[in-house]
Amino acid sequence: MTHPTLDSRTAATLTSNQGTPVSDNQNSLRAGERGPSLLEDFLLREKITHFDHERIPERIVHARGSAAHGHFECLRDCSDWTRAGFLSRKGLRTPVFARLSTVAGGAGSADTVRDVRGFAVKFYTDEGNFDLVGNNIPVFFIQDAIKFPDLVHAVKMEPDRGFPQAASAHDTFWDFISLMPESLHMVMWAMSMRSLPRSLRMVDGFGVHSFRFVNAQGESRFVKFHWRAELGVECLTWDEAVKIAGADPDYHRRDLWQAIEGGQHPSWLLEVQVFDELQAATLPFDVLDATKLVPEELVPLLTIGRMVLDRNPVNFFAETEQVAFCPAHLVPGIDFSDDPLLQGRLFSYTDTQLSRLGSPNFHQLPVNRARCPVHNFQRDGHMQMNLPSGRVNYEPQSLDPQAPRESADQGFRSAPISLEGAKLRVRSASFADHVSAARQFFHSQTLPEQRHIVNALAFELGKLEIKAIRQRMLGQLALIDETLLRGVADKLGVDPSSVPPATPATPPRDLPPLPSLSVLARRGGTLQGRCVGLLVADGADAGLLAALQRALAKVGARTVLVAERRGGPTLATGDRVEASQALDAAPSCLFDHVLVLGDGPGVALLASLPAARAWLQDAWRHLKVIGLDSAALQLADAAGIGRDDGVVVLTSRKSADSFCQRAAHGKVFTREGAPGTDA
Ligand code: HDE
Repeated sequence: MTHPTLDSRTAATLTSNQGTPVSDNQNSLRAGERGPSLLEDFLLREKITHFDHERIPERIVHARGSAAHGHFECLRDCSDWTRAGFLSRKGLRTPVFARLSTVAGGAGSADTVRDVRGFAVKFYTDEGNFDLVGNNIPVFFIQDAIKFPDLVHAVKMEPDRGFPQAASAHDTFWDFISLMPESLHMVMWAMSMRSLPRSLRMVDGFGVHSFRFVNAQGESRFVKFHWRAELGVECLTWDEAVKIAGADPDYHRRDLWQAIEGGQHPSWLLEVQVFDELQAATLPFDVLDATKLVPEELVPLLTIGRMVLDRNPVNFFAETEQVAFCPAHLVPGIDFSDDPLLQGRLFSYTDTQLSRLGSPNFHQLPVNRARCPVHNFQRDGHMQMNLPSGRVNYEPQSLDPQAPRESADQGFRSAPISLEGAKLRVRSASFADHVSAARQFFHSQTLPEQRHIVNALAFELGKLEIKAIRQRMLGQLALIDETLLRGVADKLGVDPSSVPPATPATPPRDLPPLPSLSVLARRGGTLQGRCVGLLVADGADAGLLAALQRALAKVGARTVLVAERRGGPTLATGDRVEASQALDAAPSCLFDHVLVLGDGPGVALLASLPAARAWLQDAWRHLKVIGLDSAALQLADAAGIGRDDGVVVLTSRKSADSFCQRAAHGKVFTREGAPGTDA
């Protein structure tokens, strides 16, 4: 039997890995028509052996990721600060590969779990690869790398039972956290909306640690890196994230892929905070402590470049899975700081690639290969792909005048920082304040954001089986803020006065709220890159439908037509339009905002369907802007949803603009607490 869809005259001939042409890829070699298979079938054995080894160990953290190619464009000559060539000239373009990930779950876990997102970018510069391996949150749980294996063991599924997958809501995580008060600031961020992103295109990124810029004169300054999503930061509600995880576990991966395929290329600005030692000494916290940030209110952000992701990987495994990032992949002009978390990372990443990719030659894989010449005397090893020539594989040598030599001018030089001190295992006293930054973060949030944090903590702590851990954690929250404690305790049904107060390592300070820490306070009005679901029943007004689709396309939003059946509704004109999704396959949680159109009988049919009522109830509960034509109001009534400024009644074709304007402002947080929503 041959493959029916292939024309054997144009297709390439199938071969074994040794290049032997294959005559039959459907049947193994056997002794007689109904006899046993023969061991000599080298084609069968090669194919199955290769298949048996197709999986490699997944990343111990950040196993679930999605990635894309693109470019970085320098928008500012930074040579006063750094000699890095890719930042030296406005307009200079550098190819990049970016991988965004969750941290805790396995490679097959759902995308919309509550978690930090990894934000790793490989710049293929002319002076070597520079990897900026960050997260979507600007601080971290721990101050010293030696605690990382403990943190990761605590958050991953528990070792005896093998659950929960991709979730921090369990005893071992909160046991560890409640005993590690240095994590309090990060816990506030991790319980905030930022850990439920709507899209990987709508997360900011942060280098987290202080790094150093070093200029041609050898002068160095601290630098913090920030990626600012040009589509803005957009987040999901908890119930929405949970429902998406069921409806489409690949929600973020699909979203990124589709946006790039559809020409909507996500982009980020690269912003830096540059400051010297003197300025660092005036900041509220030690700049080497990765559990703290440098407020942009104190050290402004300066835009130095823009990244655009415009090409999907050709092959997921070869690129997204095999890409190997490492914070130690640096170029001349960028250097490390002495942050003890960063210092530990410098060792870890290459080490993990050796076990994950299995060879010290992982840098030769296409996605990892530098795009500039690579010359050295490192040789051999598993899976050597290069063919080094000549007798010289050592240095100094006198046999080959062409062989590579070090270059004092062009080579990487570490910033000549003076060091002195005793060899000690200590934590600097300047790292001791674990509470003030957490309190400042909580006080910088808008009310809906504070509510989100309270609900998230109540959910997570409510999942604990061991009461003592819950109590100890509440004792830590008590240090941060009284209303936070009361809110969480109330939802847990715990009397706050029964909570044993924790003792802070150092007395907390009251720092001023920082508007820059709130997602909602800085949200602009845009529908760019968002997706609106149109639930269309029979008898819908074709003109209104077209006006809505036009208006949404004009502001950069995608529309998805949903109907009771995939074949689509028959419009008032008698024309049938095919739907992109059937109602059962496209619950409203998958869309940013929704619209319902139809005529009386068409909507009456929808109103009789539990799936259609749930569609609208969820849209209401998830604080979406809802557009309804006059007939669709009966579905709203059947679903029992209320009316507010986020419910736009479409009285004429002009209402399309009113819908777009309201939807551009995002979720209707004023709805929270109304019947049918979460308080
Ligand atoms: Fe990582 N981290 N990490 N990490 N990390 C890894 O390297 C590690 C930390 C981050 O898309 C591993 O190739 C240690 C902070 C991202 O491929 C591993 C410590 C930040 C990714 C590792 C940290 C990160 C990783 C696992 C404490 C934000 C995914 C697979 C000192 C600034 C990169 C791998 C990708 C991956 C070690 C803490 C970001 C085991 C020891 C802080 C985005 O080497």
